[in-house]
Amino acid sequence: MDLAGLKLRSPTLNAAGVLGMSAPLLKRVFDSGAAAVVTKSLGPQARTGHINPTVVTFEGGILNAMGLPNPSVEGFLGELRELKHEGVPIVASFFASTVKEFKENSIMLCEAGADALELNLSCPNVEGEPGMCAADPVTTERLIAAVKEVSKVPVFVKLSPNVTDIVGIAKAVEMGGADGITAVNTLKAMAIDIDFRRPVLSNITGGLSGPALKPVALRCVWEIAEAVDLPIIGCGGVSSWRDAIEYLLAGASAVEIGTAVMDHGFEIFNTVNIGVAKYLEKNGFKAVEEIVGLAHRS
Ligand code: RRO
Repeated sequence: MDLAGLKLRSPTLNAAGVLGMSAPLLKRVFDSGAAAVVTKSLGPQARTGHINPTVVTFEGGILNAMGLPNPSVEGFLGELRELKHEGVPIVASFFASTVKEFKENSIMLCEAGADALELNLSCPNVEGEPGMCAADPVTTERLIAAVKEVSKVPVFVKLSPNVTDIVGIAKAVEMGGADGITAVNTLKAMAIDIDFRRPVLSNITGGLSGPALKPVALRCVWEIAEAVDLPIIGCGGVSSWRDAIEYLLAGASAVEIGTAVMDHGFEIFNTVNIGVAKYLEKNGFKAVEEIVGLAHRS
């Protein structure tokens, strides 16, 4: 499959932030069947993130409020070169605060060999971070246009489910000239410890991922597919090949897997790929492309 110029040997990738902090772990993701690997979101400066507790599990998945810990784009260039050397297709996830920084980071990541960029405009865990603007169509369009001016590789934009009108944002992404949309980031949520009678996460709120996110994320993919012509990468609670098929039928061309890696290990990529291939064969389809968006046709 060709996703806006990014060649994919299977319909699965890892979600940003999951195993994305080191070249050896991302190599294992690739060796386990992912078509390409997505890095942890990288920013202009190194950050330690929020203090613990930063993760809490619940019956429907997990909540995280990591707070964008990352070694910075510059600090990750060595890992990127190592992955490149190993022949692993890389989607570099990144964020920044200003147009200048967005451009500088794009240039550095392209030079280091990124095969695609994924702009993270949608982290729910930082207050007032100017780059986290996926609720504002005007800024979204402006930032994407700036990145597209300098990027030599396809540009995907990761959207937030924490908005009233995701279609309006998706249209702004298209207007800005992006090559694709990743839908979606985590859903803002919280948990309270009833013994301490306090929020569990140090940040109070966090992003919900895992099975409970899937129906919401699937609805986002569906609405975006109805409204724009860009390829979509579905993200949110994919834990089985059946989930992946739902996303493909809703209009996604591939899926990112995150939380399920914690429950099922690296094997999840292979399991989903095999399940999707068997479904296609059993139902008389020759390629993933043939079922993308099929549920929209009545
Ligand atoms: O690091 C985080 O807290 C984080 C990020 Br950057 C993001 O995009 N989504 C998320 O759930 N957590």
